[in-house]
Amino acid sequence: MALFRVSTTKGLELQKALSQICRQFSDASTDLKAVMAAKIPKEQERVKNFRKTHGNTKVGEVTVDMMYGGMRGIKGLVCETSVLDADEGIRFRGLSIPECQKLLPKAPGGAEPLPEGLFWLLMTGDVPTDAQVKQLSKQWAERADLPAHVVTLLNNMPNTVHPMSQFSAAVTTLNSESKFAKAYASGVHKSKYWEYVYEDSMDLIAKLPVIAATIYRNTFKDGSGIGAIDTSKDWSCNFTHMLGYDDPQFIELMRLYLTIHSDHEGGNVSAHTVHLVGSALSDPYLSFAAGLNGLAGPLHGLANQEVLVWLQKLRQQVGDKATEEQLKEFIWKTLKSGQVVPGYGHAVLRKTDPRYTCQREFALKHLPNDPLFQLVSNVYKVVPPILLELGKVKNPWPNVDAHSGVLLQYYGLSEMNYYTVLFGVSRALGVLASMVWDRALGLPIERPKSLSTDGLMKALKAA
Ligand code: AMX
Repeated sequence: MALFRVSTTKGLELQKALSQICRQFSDASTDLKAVMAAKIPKEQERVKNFRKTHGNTKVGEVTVDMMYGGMRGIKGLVCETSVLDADEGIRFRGLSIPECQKLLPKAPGGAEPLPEGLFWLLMTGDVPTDAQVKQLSKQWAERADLPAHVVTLLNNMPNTVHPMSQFSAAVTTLNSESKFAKAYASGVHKSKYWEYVYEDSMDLIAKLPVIAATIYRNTFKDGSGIGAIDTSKDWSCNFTHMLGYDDPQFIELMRLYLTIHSDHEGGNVSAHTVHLVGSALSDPYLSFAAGLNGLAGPLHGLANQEVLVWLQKLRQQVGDKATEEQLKEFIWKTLKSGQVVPGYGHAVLRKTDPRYTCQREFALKHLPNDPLFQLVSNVYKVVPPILLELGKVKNPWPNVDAHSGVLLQYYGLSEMNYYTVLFGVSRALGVLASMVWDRALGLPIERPKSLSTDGLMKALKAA
């Protein structure tokens, strides 16, 4: 695994060569669980030895501002699947997004990576082969059926309930199927926890597109059937078909979308929530549903909906051909009314999000003349200098959510309050891969110490 933690972009050629070597090793098995079973004891040993040597070594300091400031900058979590660099953006097991686009397997004739490949990479640290990815597609297609009570729940949900609330409720209810919860109740040894979390994660990832498509068809269409899963097709292709779309270019977009929204290291609200709830040994369904509730917040995943709502208002007020002056005026109006500009800023990133950039590149390739894309491009020129002028915004650049909606609109998926559900389907890949490792490494229940303001003042005075 450590082989892939090369941190410079110049390392691409090296990574290609390394991936070939790793492929040779990983070629042997298309059984992800068996590959994990072989890796886990070595990683457990590596962590055990590291803790033996460095268990008491300090990795940072905590200031009062950090405690009141959302714990920004506190190094307090371990996350194996991805690491976020403030300038460079996310690396999945050491690979940047452009590197993943180059190295991960693609659908026949396709140009974008398959999310199955990303999941294999997040789980194992290895770039998978085509055969390994194909096996994952098949397994997810075979595990996709929903139990009747979840279908009944979704079909009885009023369409006034937000799609994210429907999503979270359905996933919570799906925990009736948890193999981990059953094994725990029957007294399974803790060394086996990861195996049941793995099984639940695979089942849950398989079922998420069916839940999400049912929500979409019930809420925005006539509620008619979502069609059957084709076990010879990949996860994104089946999902897009179930939503009711068959444009091959849109399916390619979904492959990219579901890959890039998957993971953003451990401290963001959704990932941290899943990790925290899972640490109480809540099963993967309950833990992931909790993460979805965090993703549904407007400062996190709901920002992709907020961006479109904001752009619609902008269009209504100034039209598609807004001048720079009109754009500036609209942005200042947003800020002066005490609101944020959605899709801009980030708690960790300090440059344009590479997830924004790759979606922009997709748009430049496939929809360069789309009026909404052109508006998004013009907004990109105007917002950062204004946010800088405010003086307090630490990152004036766009994040992933500033660009995803315009692409979905172009292919006809125009129902913006559905967008965060797509984000959630993708996010499962990262947080569930992490959860398997959390249990494999035997991480304990999470319980940081909190202090009252009085207690803190007293402690500092005494110091
Ligand atoms: N528009 C206006 N003001 C902004 C801003 C934006 N896009 N981004 C940050 N600010 C403000 C903050 O509200 C804060 O103001 P305050 O001191 O008066 O409360 C100040 O600038 C400092 O904030 P920060 O340290 O730069 O950001 P943060 O780490 O506290 O918050 C984030 C990060 C993403 C919540 C924030 O940038 C934001 O609200 N952006 C818009 C919503 C958005 O796009 N969210 C999606 C993020 C990606 C994701 O999780 N999917």
